[in-house]
Amino acid sequence: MKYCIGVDLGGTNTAVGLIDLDSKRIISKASTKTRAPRSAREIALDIRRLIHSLCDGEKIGMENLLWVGVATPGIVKNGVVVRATNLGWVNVPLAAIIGEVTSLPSFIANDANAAAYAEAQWGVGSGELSLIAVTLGTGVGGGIVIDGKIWEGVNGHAAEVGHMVVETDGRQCACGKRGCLETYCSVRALTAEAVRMMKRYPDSILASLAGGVPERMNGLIPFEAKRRGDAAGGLVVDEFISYLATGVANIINVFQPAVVCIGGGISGEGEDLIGPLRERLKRATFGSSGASTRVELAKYKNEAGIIGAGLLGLMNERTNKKSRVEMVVEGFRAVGDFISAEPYGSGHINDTRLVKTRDAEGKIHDYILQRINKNVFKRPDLLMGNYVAVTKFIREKIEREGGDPEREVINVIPTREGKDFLVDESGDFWRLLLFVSDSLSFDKVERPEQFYDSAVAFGNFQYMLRDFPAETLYETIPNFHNTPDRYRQLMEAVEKDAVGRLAEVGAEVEFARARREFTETLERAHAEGRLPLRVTHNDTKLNNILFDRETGGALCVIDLDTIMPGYSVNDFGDSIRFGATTALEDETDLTKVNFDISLYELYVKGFIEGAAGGLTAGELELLPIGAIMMTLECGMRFLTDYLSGDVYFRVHRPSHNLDRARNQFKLVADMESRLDEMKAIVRKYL
Ligand code: ADP
Ligand code: GN1
Ligand code: MG
Repeated sequence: MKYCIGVDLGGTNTAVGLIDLDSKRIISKASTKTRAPRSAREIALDIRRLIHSLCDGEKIGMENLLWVGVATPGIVKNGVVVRATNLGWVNVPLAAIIGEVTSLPSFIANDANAAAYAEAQWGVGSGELSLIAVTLGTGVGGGIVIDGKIWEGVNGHAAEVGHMVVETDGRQCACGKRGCLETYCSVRALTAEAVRMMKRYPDSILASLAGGVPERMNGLIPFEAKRRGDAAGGLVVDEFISYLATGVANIINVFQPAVVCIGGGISGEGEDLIGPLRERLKRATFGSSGASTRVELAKYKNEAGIIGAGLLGLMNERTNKKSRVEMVVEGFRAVGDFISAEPYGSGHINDTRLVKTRDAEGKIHDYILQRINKNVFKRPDLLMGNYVAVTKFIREKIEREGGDPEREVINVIPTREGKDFLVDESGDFWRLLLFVSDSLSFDKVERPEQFYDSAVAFGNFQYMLRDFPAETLYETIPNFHNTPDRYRQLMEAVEKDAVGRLAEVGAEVEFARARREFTETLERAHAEGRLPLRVTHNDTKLNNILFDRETGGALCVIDLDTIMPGYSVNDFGDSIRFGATTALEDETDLTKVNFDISLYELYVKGFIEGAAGGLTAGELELLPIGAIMMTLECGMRFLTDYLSGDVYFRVHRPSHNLDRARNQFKLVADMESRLDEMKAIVRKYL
């Protein structure tokens, strides 16, 4: 059984309802005089008394109540009544006071908003996510529900539909403006207009129904007169509906809500109001194709406030519903409670976020949450097996050498079940890593030493893995750096021209074609026994190294998704293509993209030092070829992806992959022209 309390707090009466959320109805009601102005606490005590008596009457224990919601007059923002003239309140934290007095979770909303919410949930908007209510009462009010939530506006003033101007320089409104909807469509306005017409046409049915006495005129009489065929009554009603249609059309044209709900006293006129209104709206609103806004009479009359207030607890549940990432993070053994998860880094493959949590002492903890790209990695589970085996292997070495195992190697946080990754409801794979404290990565070399440091780090990384059992590794992307195969894939994409982009890339395709034979250089060297397979990183760009924020030194090699058997010269080469350049990989102005041979030299020095003599003569000789090979291959991969419609790399603009391909090819040409110098530099450091 699910019960809650809805309170309709009015200037005169306070009505409390016990609501059954399962059968969607008020099962019992009670009310008392509000006797404003009084303090919120006194009123809260009255409310508590009424709640107790309702529960007693229905034999429902207080422990069965989920929450209490209150619909109050005035401006409401975030649980505070900012101002309510009827109640004499300014800045009253009503939700907190009700909560304290009733010991129940408490929510409040402006009464018109609450009524709109009742219609949106259980009334004419049931099953829809958006509804705008227009209430035709003494004044004209309204409420906006978007995506199942009340829209209060930045200052709590939203949804004053009565103060939408429908006639420039029209009737004077109490708000100071002229021509507000309220000056035409409130009961007050309707009555005043009827009195004016009565005086002009004293023989009309309109006049006779009011006995010719202005004080006896009301909002129902013009409709009744019109029904009896009275011309004066017809004029009054037609003008009323005409202005209402203007207002409603404006609402529809701005919001296109699923439903506009017409409520308040005049909505009791039913078909005589809504029929002509819908007729006029046909001509006044956009959006003729597809679904269009329904205009409906309110379902609830007096109970809207109580029901809407009672349902505020549901709205709160919806608002506070945990985000998908929060639920994912909670599946891991992270320390503390979730605070936030923001996109992080500039990787092209995974979906990476920086997660923050807070522990019991208030200390903040940082993690990296990654949704593994399932399109790129077919078996994320096996990939994680590599990840954990490699990091464990490296960690043991770091511990033996007295290093810092929390900052010099990636730490995978297990799930609550003790697994290395989590699969969510939609079948996505997630991993949580310790954020390496006080670290950052770079997309471009900022200081030359940085590049040297990264070389030592990658060289050392490879060196540490020299005795790792390569046969236990799962090949996360087969043929990853098989350049002849990448060439073949490019030619396939050219053949297919899947998205009709071939015509623009003739020069780039020719550039690759001219190097077909070159692509086979490393495979041939391997076949001839000059180039051994090792356990390599395979994605050694600068932003896959973390640097110490304080000292600026290289700390840790990351992005271990592609650790597989490979060639050391490709790891060397991939770093060169990304780092030994004067521009970012994304740079479109090719005059700025140049091979930087002094950075190349620094890297050669660092890599050879880091590898600690672990490289063979054949490998050392092929380092410059590795640089050209990786740059050419990467350019071909970008070009292939461009021709295939950008299905692999994350892009931020349509030409992104083409820009990147051109950028890489420019570097290839530069390196080719300086190959002799590149070779001489390697010799220098042997
Ligand atoms: P992608 O495969 O998409 O490149 P990465 O694993 O390289 O994904 O992560 C993207 C970025 O996130 C990195 O370049 C780095 O800036 C940051 N990052 C990743 N792991 C960590 C970590 N453990 N600590 C700090 N920053 C990290
Ligand atoms: C990708 O994942 P990320 O952004 O570190 C790609 C590399 C490319 C690089 C080009 C698994 O690296 O191979 O060289 O983009 N990674 C994968 O910047 O394909
Ligand atoms: Mg990366």
